[in-house]
Amino acid sequence: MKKTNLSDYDPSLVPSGKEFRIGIAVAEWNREITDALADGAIETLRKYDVTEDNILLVHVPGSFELTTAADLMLRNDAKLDAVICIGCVIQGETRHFDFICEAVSQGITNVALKHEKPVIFSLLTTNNSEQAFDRAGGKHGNKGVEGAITALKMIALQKQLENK
Ligand code: DLZ
Repeated sequence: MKKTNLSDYDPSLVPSGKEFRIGIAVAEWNREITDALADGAIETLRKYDVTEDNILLVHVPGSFELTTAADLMLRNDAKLDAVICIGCVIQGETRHFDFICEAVSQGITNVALKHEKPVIFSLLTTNNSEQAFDRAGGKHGNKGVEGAITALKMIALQKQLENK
């Protein structure tokens, strides 16, 4: 299937999340956008049977803190199967762009390897706010939806490979 949209996925390939427990860490910078991404992620998890009780939502000041939040969540909730990290960094509006994007992508990889659990990169890194809105429920879909689908698939893969 050719991907034309961030929210494109084949529903028949998405596992049920009935038994899954998933954390979502949301950055407060560019909150209008990150709230729309978080809503997309939560709606998608609920659509695939993740119960409300099994969605743990936290907020952090900015995208830079997403890695620490994911680490804290996985350290303190042994039942969590994955964490979705949601943020938005807009190049035209920040000189920190490269530092933050690099830190988050590397940090997320490190936390995932440390805890041996999927940690999902749902970070928009755009040139301007229009591109961000287009990917937060606009014409290019919603990266929060993509993050939720990725989490469900990665948890199922882990359980399958570990025979759980
Ligand atoms: C400082 C900063 C800047 C300039 N830009 C953004 C941004 O576009 N998106 C975002 O999520 N966070 C930004 N931040 C905040 C940092 O991520 C972080 O919260 C602060 O540097 C404090 O560690």
